Amino acid sequence: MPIPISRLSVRPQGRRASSGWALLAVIAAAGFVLALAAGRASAAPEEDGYRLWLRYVPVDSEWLARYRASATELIGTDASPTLRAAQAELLRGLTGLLGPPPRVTADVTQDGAIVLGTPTSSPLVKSLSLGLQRVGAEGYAIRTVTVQGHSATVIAANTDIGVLYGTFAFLRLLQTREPVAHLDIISSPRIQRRVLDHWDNLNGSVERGYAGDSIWKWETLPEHLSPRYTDYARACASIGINGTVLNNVNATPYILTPLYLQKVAALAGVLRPYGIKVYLSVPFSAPVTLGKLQTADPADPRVQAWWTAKVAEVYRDIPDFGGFLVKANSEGQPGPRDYGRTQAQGANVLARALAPHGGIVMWRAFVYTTGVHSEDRARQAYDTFKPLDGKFADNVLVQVKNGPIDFQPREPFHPLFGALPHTHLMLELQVTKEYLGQRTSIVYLGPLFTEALRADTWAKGAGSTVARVIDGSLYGEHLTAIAGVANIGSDRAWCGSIFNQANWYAFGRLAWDPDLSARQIAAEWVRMTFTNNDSFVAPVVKLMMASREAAVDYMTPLGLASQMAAGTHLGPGPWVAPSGNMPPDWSSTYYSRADADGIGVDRTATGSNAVAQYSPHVASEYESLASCPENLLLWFHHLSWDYRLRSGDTVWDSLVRHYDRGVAAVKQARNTWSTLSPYVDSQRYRMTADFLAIQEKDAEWWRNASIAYFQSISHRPLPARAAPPPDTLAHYEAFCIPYVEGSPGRSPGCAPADVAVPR
Ligand code: GCV
Repeated sequence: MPIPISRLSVRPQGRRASSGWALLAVIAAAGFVLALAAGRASAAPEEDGYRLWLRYVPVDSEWLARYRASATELIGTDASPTLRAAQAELLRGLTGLLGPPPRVTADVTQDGAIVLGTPTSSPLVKSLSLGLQRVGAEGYAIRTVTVQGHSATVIAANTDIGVLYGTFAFLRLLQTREPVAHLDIISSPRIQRRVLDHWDNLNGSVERGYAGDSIWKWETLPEHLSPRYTDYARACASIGINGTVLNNVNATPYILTPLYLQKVAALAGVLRPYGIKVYLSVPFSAPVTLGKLQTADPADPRVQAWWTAKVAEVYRDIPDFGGFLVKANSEGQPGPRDYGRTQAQGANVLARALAPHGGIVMWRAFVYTTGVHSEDRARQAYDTFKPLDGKFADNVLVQVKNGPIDFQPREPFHPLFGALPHTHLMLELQVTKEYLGQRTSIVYLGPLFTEALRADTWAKGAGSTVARVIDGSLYGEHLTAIAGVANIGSDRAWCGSIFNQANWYAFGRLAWDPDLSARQIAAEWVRMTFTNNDSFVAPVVKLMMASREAAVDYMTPLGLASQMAAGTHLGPGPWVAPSGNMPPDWSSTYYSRADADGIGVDRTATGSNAVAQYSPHVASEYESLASCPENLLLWFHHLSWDYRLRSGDTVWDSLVRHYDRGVAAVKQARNTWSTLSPYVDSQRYRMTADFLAIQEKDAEWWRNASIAYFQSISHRPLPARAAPPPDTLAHYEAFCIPYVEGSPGRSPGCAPADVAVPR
């Protein structure tokens, strides 16, 4: 287990190592020798996943001499907590990777020096010409230069946080075995606010969290600052995440009470050196529930005054507070519509209070009216927000999910991305796998995230991608942001499984640079999380890259969506129909529209006409059966079971083939993993092998239940060589899991008699 960085003292800069640093060096060097010895033994040392991708294990002899020659001494600075963190991380990384730490000195005295700093904190950096005018406020330069006749690597930035980001980038090069002798790297983030949204409740539970309880231990804050908070900050900073919304969007007003604001301030203090701003989710009704006003009407001056005073109080405790995230008029949350006001009027009342302090509002577009039957829920956000374009205050971002419904395995991009040129838009991705197998399934989300970012809205012609909308380049925006719903909990392995960590990693890397490829990110992650051995990296990257499509195949192929079990969203529930109090758009049948004639939702001009919410180019692509991508076909079209796809298969046959293909891909992943035990410690190997076994059962369950249900409607025979489901539809319909992590209470309608073993 690593020593949490928070327990390591950071020595003031000087010519000779102080005793604290010397001790650190001895501990680290001893660890290195032990680790190296263990590495030579047949089994890799046990790991529990706590160290994520920041393991810093010894590099193999092939690279050791080369890297050591590029890390002989360190010229750092401890002028700020952030620079101290950068220097400490570099020492920690280098000692883990290379053995004895480099000497910490004030001047370059030999080849292979590493220089850290900004022009303000380091006269040496100031004297060099590094191209820092190109890196902006958070970027960095890593360059090999000659200083006093010696070759040195300079990690420099305009700001302290840029130096920390550069430090992590340099360590990543070593961890992934890239050459470092001749570096000329300039990097800066494309998106300004790169935020994790925690759906963590103040009682310690996490909505849609599959990694244990919340990592925030509210009851022991502010006095006790778990070292884990610092390690969380390190992990976030290592991938450039610079904001965190601490609490659930289904928010409670308690978060704004003096008791909790103290706790929030304490967390902000831990996260600050790592460049992470704290944000809070707030309920729109707080002026009533907390302020004891009669109303939360945004037009009421008393409400406005209340928000102004509350925001001032927040900033007294947390001077660099980021702002508010708001879910309004959605799934029972209060909002401006309760007072006959628009979403923009609601957002702006908070924005006005935050503006003098530099705070922002992230106002969610996930607005729909539960319980009111609408012909097509996919239309609702656009219909609500399109008329409000240009009406939001300048410090408001409208936070839009990647697709129009809700983080499904596959959705088309959200039409709002092409429709609000006068509104700051941010993208919301879900890192936690609510609809994608939750804790146990391996579903690498890099391909889903890049698909969303690269979708072309055609708002200003070809190339108007979602990435260019949210990075501000399409409309020249000055306020840009992206959010990922966090998958982090108190589990030792942070994310509930080792492979779920890759999704946290991928979110951060893409938030920094949306043009990175999912494959490259997977490869980096595998190398840092496991090993650089290509016999391991290649098959695991392949497995990861295939995993999202496999899940789409066995859950919701051909553009189907929302076929999961009600409430928990774990496992299949294609038969879930509106009943009792359940709104139609919370049922599966509303989304499949399967009937004797066919399957799929007609969102063309003959149906709900949701296609018209896209730019004409995209709308005509989706509208026409000839050009609609096959993987979105049933999203946009209601097709006969016998309709022939481009492959020549009928819709029905193709559906069955996809389910089978998904199951086969999971079996293949399991086989691949079973050959890889020589490269992984047994703890992480076993956990992954066991979870893949669960995933295989889940995939078969999905396949069998879906075929049993849809065949009861299509009345078509199975295509050749497709095996019939081993059980009856009644069996699958009755089966349920009573308690599911991340879902409060017992699963709706799950009676003890229904709890069996699925087949
Ligand atoms: C936080 C879906 C989820 C809810 C979530 C909601 C949202 O409906 O099932 O748990 O609530 O999305 O994004 O607000």
